[in-house]
Amino acid sequence: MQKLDLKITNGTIANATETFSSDIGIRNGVIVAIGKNIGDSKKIIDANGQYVLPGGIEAHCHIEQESSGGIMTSDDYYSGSVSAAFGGNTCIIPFAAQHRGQKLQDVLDLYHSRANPKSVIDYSFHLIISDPTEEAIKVDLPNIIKQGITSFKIYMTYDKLIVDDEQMLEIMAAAKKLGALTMIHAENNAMINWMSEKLIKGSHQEPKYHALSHPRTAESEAINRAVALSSFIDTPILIVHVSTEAGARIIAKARYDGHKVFGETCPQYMFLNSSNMDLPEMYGAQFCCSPPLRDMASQEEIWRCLQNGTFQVYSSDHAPYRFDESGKLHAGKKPPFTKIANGLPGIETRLPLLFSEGVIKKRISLNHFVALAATNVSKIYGLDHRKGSITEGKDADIAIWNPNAKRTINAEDLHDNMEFTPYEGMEITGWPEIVIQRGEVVIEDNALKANRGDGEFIHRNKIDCTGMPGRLAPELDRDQNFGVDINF
Ligand code: DUC
Ligand code: ZN
Ligand code: ZN
Repeated sequence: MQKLDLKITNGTIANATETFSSDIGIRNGVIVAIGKNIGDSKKIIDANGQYVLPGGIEAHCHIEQESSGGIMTSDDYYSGSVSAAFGGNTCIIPFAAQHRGQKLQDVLDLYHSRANPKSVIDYSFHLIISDPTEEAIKVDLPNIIKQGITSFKIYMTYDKLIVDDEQMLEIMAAAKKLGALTMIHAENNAMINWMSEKLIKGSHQEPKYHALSHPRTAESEAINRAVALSSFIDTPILIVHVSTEAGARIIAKARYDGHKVFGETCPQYMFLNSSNMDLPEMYGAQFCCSPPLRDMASQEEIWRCLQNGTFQVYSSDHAPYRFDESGKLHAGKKPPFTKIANGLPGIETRLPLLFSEGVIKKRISLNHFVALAATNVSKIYGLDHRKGSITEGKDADIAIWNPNAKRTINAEDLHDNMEFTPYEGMEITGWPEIVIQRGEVVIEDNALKANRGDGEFIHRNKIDCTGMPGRLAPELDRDQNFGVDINF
């Protein structure tokens, strides 16, 4: 028998559906054996007393990305991927963001050139579409899908990113035809602009008013509309960063009604609340994100919807802007809330927070943790031919968690390019102490072992809707001979 490159022994292995004790054998970056007596190995890691889990997949993060206002995130593909790895991740899917007037292929090429020389872990991109011209839809998108990018994000808000309902239908119809998933930032733009204007006119411009300016109903109205539009043409959508009970309920009902709708939430809606924004001076700006932080009742509901499966995806929405003129305060030392850069860092803390507050406190099982950390997104985003579980034949992407490790979250200990964390001071039990990417150790002894550019671009498969209910609206049903040429 050919020698293994790496053997992980004596650990408790958990996938999304099973937990068992075994050894894992790795050769050429791939898991080749799971069991006992699997042969000799050049290197052995003893994982006695540890959890051996699939490497996390961070499916919503903003890295080396210019916002629509032209502000660059503080993390590039090096610091962002290093921070992700220290947090137990072996794959990231950040955004390649089109700004109006840019050609989609140029955007994708730009992000490849940013990620390829720097990322220490594997990566793909979601494509943000803000300018859905006929050429973008008919020529560029089919080419981009062939290049393994099988998800797009669209915005129902932000004046420079928003797509209207008709454009949403065009993009979603293209996604349906091409086998892609449409991710949606669902907030009603008019309500946000209307509220913001009233608040600013009334001299309410401190950071805490950001929360009021994004009413709950702005989220639920937009989710409702997104579900109506997507179910009309029977195409899958994923509502990102859901923050409200009302929004979660619309997703739960849509799924119950047989529509192809997925939901995502983020740590900030489970571990923070709007009182965090009511700080002296401008410190509340550190907590400004969109959708905004809500109250404690929402926090409880978001937890419940994570537990009951309404949300299949749990992502950091890492959008790092420093507390200075390069980021949060780019518009001056005391800008109105409308001019504060939107977003929170959290790529390194996403999984430890969920492990500690979820698994250790018994709100979710270890297997559910694995599903949320990696397996669900590997399936939803077309990565499961390579990643998302500890299975023979898959990439040897593994995080070894010490369930007894105690840490206090502290910005100085994190590896992103930020000088604050919104989770400062939180006590954590459990940490991913060894991280392995395709059989190579990336993190060990609290040190980085990988090099710039070790991460590879992962070609994603088309979105698999097998087994998902859903049907075209009768007006579009060819069998009924209405004759609408939708060219799906
Ligand atoms: N949307 C995101 O997905 N992230 C940060 C800010 C935003 O509006
Ligand atoms: Zn968004
Ligand atoms: Zn985001």
